[in-house]
Amino acid sequence: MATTQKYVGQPVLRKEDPELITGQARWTENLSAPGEVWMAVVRSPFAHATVKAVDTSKAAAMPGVLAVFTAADLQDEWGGPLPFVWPVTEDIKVPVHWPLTKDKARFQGDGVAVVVAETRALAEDAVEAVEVSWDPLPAVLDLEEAAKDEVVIHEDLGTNNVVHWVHGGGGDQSIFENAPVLVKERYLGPRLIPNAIEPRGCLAQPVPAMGEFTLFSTTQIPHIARVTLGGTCNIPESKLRIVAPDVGGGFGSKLNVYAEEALCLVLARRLKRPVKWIEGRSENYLATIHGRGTIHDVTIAATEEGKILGFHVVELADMGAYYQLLTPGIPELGGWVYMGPYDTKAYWYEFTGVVTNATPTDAYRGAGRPEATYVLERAVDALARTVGKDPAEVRRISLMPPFAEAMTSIMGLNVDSGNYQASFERALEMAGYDQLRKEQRARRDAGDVRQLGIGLSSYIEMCGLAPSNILGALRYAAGGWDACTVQCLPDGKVVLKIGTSPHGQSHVTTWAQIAADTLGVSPDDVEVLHGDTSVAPLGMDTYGSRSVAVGGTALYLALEKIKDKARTLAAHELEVAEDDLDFDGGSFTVKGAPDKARTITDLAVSSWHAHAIPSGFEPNLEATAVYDPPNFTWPAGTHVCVVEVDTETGATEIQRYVAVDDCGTVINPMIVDGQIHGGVAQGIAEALFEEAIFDDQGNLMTSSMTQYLIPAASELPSFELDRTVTPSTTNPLGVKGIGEAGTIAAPPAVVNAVIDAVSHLGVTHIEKPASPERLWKAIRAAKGGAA
Ligand code: MCN
Repeated sequence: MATTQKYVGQPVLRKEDPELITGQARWTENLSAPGEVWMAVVRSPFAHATVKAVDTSKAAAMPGVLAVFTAADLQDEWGGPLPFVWPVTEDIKVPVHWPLTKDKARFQGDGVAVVVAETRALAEDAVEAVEVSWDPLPAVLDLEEAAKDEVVIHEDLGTNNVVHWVHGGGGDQSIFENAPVLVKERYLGPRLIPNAIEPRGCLAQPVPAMGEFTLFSTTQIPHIARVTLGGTCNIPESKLRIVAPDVGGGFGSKLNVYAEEALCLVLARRLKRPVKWIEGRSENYLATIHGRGTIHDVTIAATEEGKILGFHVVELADMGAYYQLLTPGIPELGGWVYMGPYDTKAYWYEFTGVVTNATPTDAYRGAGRPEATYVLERAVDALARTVGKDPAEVRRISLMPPFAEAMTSIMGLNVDSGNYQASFERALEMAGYDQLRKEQRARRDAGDVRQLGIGLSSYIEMCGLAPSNILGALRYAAGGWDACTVQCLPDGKVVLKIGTSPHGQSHVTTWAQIAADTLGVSPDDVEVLHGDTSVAPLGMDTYGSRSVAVGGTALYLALEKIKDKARTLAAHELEVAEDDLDFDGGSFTVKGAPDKARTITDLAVSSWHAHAIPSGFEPNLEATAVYDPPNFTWPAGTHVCVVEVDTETGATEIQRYVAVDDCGTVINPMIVDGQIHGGVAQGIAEALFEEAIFDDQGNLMTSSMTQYLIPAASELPSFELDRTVTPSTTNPLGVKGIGEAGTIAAPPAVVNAVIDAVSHLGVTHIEKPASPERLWKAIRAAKGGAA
């Protein structure tokens, strides 16, 4: 049904939800294939140990066990090691990473053998029966210790210092020596463990006679996985289909290609049977990537009034035991935003990537940009304390003035547009900032046990990595483009096949909204297909908050092609020139004679039977567009967190959380709010609760949800949200990404608030997570007691 109703900008309910909330989702774990068998991985209990021998005989003899394989048994299967696609510098050292280790374990959880059995339980039992003779080695977990190379983890590399990227030199570097105020700070960024509700899993289904494979996998990146797994497993891409069915969250951890996916594929080839693997939660904590893991030394240069002049940042970044898909690229991603939204005169950033005996790190929601924003925004508060000004005032005098057209920033990339002052002032207004400060003063004067803290965080981020040639210059192996195919079917329905691969981000709904507005149909009439390399056009998948800016624009361009084609056919049928047609609400009408009309559906029918189409006109109302954007998009915003801290126990309670974000034109405000809610929840978790802790032997002490503290709704406040709208100049929709904004902005807002609550007691610093114990000790130390 043609309609003039507009859907973009409306809180259209999620088309995805009926399946999810009625238990009909197609999770990988729920899929099965005739004749399937299960794989389980024998993992190292040691963080660093030589493999002396692996005896598989007892396990192989157990009932229901089909086979047990060591690294040596599978050596001929591989076309190469596990993929790594971001060699940041020319002289980077790349640890070789095989799906099963051959010589030694380099982190607790490193795979050394696999068992295949008739059921999951039998496979997991047989894992216990595989006898590995280990020779434990000293493990090195501490970044600075690892950097000393006293224990070298990959002997062939000769060092643990595997990559050094210097991105310095923007502006007047003498500022870092001569500025009137120089504040030097050190911040630690503990490792975080991504906690998608659905852990990883996969099912590899072979068609041996054809040499074909289908891999169902909980992946964010079916297309990139096909290219890279094809290489690792020696399977031509044309024979490999990857399907990401419903995927229960990823947060970056499924933006990866893992050993288990490669193992299931080659075992399916060996055994000529479908092979399935589903990860347990504790296994997930060891064998799925971790995020963050950093030490930052930052110098902030400023005038005596507190106007920011420059940021100088030197980072040590924990790579873990091997690179996963992008590992050293993550700090580099942060390397482009260490000036934040400020009008700085000088910029310096460099990082050293260090391997350690721990789970590999890689992209975790925000990927490099939360690390950068945390360091900047903590340092800005430290500057405010140093010059004796309110943190809001220091920010206010340092923010860049608004700009509506793209401009090159101090770190050398083009920023599409920005109005940082608008979101900053709106956030302060919503929070009632001045009133909060009054209340804080009153509580301090009264000496209340429960003190109020107000924390600010102003951020910018960089999304939708593009164009492809810039990515090439940054040594990232993939492109920055995406694709979409639009089909208008004769029954009036519209099918979109999209190259992005949502796993919670609601692309089905928002893509349907964009198509509905352009074609004058209801979103209910639009089907969106994704996540299957045999169905969707070749695309670049979902990560880096790229999907709507890149894939959404590919959709927009494909819709324009459809409209052009439909206009040609309508003009032919109505016997007028194309210029004589108006288009609105899904209908072409003759100018001055609106009763002469053809709807998109009419034209879908006539282009389908093709009985009377113009000469040279291709039948079928279908179009594909591929879009490689000219630039990134640069969302921004300001968040304000208000906490109450019990100065006797160190307990923190978040009273209010205000977020004003700017993601340009908004397709669906409800979905954007949801993205902020989820992102801020993760950021609050990073600030107050979550931390992966290893003992000095490399044993993961936070190995389950009972030790690793993920907040529930009861630990989170209600969020107060608003937006400013500064359209992107990068794409015709004016959209910027939003999927990571909350995670980027929240940690410094919360930690700044915690410190602000007790700064009058002399506390100027606390590390993440700002746990009650840590805060209690900091208060006690500031009061002159033992820490
Ligand atoms: N959107 C919009 N208007 C805008 C911007 C976005 O309506 N101006 C909508 C989009 O149409 C899309 C959603 O918001 O439906 C997110 O869009 P975008 O910012 O383009 O981000 P992506 O879709 O590329 O998602 C990736 C991003 C990342 S990098 C992580 S990590 C993340 C995140 O999204 N992981 C998530 N959000 C998540 N949400 C869920 N539920 N689960 C995850 O694993």
